[in-house]
Amino acid sequence: MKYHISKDQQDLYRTNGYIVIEDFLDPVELQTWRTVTQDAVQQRLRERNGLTNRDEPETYYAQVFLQAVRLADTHEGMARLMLDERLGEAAGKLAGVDGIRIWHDQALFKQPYGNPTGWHLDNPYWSFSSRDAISIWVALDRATLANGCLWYLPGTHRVARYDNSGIGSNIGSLFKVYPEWANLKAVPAPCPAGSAVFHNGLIAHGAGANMTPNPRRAMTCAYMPDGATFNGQKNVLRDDYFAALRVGDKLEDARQVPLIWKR
Ligand SMILES: O=C(O)CCC(=O)C(=O)O
Ligand SMILES: [Fe+2]
Repeated sequence: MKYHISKDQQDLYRTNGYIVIEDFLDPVELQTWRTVTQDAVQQRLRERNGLTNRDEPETYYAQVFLQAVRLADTHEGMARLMLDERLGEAAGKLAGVDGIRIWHDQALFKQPYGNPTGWHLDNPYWSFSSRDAISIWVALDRATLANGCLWYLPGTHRVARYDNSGIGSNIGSLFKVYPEWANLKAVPAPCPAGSAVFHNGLIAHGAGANMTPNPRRAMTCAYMPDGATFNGQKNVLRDDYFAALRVGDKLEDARQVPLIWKR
């Protein structure tokens, strides 16, 4: 795993709000990530209760991607992959923070002829607000312009507010919220399988449609800087934990937000 982060990579990430690291996983690691992710998703499909957006499979959103959240909660192999300190170190060094907690892992499989992923920001969905939130998106298949690779508006993480738009069938809704971004040049992030794309939780991003007969599979994880506080939103918080929290409380429950790396 290519988890050591150079000064140049840090600078690039902080300027653009995202970075592609090719060959992040070696071929053996990539095979493990594929097998484990496939197995964890299959398990959810069998249980029929853990997929976030499959209740109505014919809706637009269900056809954006097959989405399975917090697989590490229910799959031991996935927990082993996600709790890896090296992932936390890479994320923490890029973000420039002192500690990294897991917010949620998430498998995102854009199925053959899947819809595009509308432009959005990530952090406004979550139960903490931080300009240093960061995610990793690991390509389990080669991501191309044809099968729905990610696209970014570089630099928007530095000026974004917490206003957002949903990932709906109007893929450009975000530009109604941020009309000042309408003429920025979007940059695609195609990458070979085994690459990691890290992005800031406030950068504007989306993904194209999958115009191929094969899935575009990604395994991702959203990270919270250690010390971030509850903002009142439920998102993926457990019911009992959510009920006990007050706005401003530090999020530090070891089961909900495991600390995987500290400087
Ligand atoms: O995989 C996709 O299509 C979208 C990914 C995304 O929005 C994310 O990882 O935050
Ligand atoms: Fe996103």
